Amino acid sequence: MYSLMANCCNWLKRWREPVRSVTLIMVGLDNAGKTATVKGIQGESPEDVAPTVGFSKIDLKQGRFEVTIFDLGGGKRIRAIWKNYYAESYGVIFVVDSSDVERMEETKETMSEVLKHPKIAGKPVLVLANKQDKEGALAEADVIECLSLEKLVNEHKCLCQIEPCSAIMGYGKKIDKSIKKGLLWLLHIIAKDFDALHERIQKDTIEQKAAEEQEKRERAERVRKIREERDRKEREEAEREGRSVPNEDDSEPIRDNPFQPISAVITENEKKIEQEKKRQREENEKSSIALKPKTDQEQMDTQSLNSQRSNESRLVENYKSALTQRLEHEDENDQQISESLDSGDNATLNSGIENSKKKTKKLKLKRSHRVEPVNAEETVSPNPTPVAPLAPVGWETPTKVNRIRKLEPLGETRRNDFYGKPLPPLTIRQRPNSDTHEVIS
Ligand code: G3D
Ligand code: MG
Repeated sequence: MYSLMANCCNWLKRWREPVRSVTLIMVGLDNAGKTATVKGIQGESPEDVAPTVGFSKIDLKQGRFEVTIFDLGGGKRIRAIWKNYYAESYGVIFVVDSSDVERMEETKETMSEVLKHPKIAGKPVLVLANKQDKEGALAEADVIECLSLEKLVNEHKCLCQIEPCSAIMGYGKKIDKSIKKGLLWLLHIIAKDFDALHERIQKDTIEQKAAEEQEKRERAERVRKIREERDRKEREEAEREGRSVPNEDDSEPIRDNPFQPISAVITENEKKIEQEKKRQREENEKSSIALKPKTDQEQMDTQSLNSQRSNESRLVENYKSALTQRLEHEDENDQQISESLDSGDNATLNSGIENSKKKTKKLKLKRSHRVEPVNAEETVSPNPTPVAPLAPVGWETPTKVNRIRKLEPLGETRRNDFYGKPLPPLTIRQRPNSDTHEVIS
């Protein structure tokens, strides 16, 4: 009966307690298991965690506490940012990879750096001796010894609890009980001394903000001085060389902070684009007004252009008809050659071939867009030299004119093979889906 009454009183007491917002920082070397732990607390699977770039933040509710945990990146270079979060933190969770014996010294130094910081000293610290599931992981007592934990926490007056745990054993409600126990211990210590801690945090945060503002102002001042110095030097140089000195008022105003919010930059850019568009529109309107009185001139230009085009088209027509006539003439010539082939008349054949070659050359010239008079060869060379058969490219040009040997029908000469053995008769096969024929010997 007595215990029931006590429980009821406790419940009522807690119910009347105000909701408290508490910020914690989770630090430790890279690969210690900070992100895995945070994910497990949040109720997400701690498997497949990516290395933390900068920091990540989680919010959770634990009893009457609204807890924010900053999971800070543990890489050597990024550890410098940790101090920016010290002022606002009510307590520290320090994660240690118990299986990494080689890095215990580095862990000890890092922990010492954290605890001795004036904004951390005196605050509660929870040490999670993580990766207990791994073979060769140091037990709780060994971790305490390796880190000289007792000495450290006594020196800096930090209340401390160490919990051997494994962040990957479970998450959410099934999270390793040691992690949960450690977190509850930390919140309990914070709650016990909340008012004093809260007051200190308020004061430290104001101080830190003031220090940040001061740093910002100093940075802006340094930038301003550098710019002034640079401008002064430029002016002096320009004066010495007799160049015009750019007006100081024209230069871009110095901004206190070079890192402006992205929304402000976007708005500024949009304004500039809008102004540019407006300017172009105005220019276009002006130029269209200026062009209007020239319409008559334009009409005249169009007329002359049209007449020029009709002349061109007449010329093209004439050229086409001349070309057709010549092609017809060449066809006749080819006819003559084939007839003389049949009759064996060499003289007619030779002259026919020569004519045909000349025509082919002319046609080739035309096809390669070169213009030549129709009777160019006859007019340019009064004594036409006999046309030699063209040698393949790269061959030596023949000095002697070769005689064209008498042509024989192809079917007659190819009847026997190299040894004089008769070849099988020619067969003709039609390709599927095609009108053409394939000749197979
Ligand atoms: P960090 O945030 O401190 O840098 P992570 O560390 O949380 O990113 O974890 C680093 C690696 O250790 C991860 O493995 C993670 O799965 C693993 N890890 C974290 N806690 C434990 C644990 O308790 N036991 C074991 N065995 N491994 C753990 P990967 O392979 O993803 O790099
Ligand atoms: Mg991480």
